[in-house]
Amino acid sequence: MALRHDFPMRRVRRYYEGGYYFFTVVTYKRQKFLTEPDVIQALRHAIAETMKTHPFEIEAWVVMPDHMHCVWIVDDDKIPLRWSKIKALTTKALSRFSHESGSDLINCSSRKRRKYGKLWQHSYWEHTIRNETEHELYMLYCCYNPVKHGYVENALDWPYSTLKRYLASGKYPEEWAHIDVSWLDDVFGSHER
Ligand code: NI
Repeated sequence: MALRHDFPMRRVRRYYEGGYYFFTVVTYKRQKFLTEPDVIQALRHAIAETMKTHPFEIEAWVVMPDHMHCVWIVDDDKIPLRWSKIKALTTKALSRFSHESGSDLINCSSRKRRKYGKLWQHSYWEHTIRNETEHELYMLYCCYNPVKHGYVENALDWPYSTLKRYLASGKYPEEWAHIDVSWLDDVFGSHER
């Protein structure tokens, strides 16, 4: 990753350690239902439940209508297990979505079956964060994604991200509340990852 501009923020962490990952998870056929209240609630619960058995640290998280991005710190190699748990628990909590196998729908009439759909796309995109600069860039990429996708002009106006909460708790530097993100497009390109 080549930086075309000077990195404008001070460092969050003094030392870089391993175990940092960036993820993009997409809904089935990019349908826009992820920010609906019952889905958000189910997702939050699924994350909390997954953390009980398989802890990880959330560095950043943004939920967009048809996808989400996040940065995690994970101590072990059980990342696929965590994602399948989060996805399955979310789906399970929402009666309007079918489970992966679709076996629950076998006895439904075809009319009823059409009401159900899948929630998640099967796979997810994962990037191992290699250094401190990447770490901060990917966190900012998450926080400013609603601006990138044109949903809000001010990232703080998007309710489904860690930006506001982590600014308040001091986890993010206060400069992150008002940054010009045009340079993020230069770093990442316009292509979503
Ligand atoms: Ni995005």
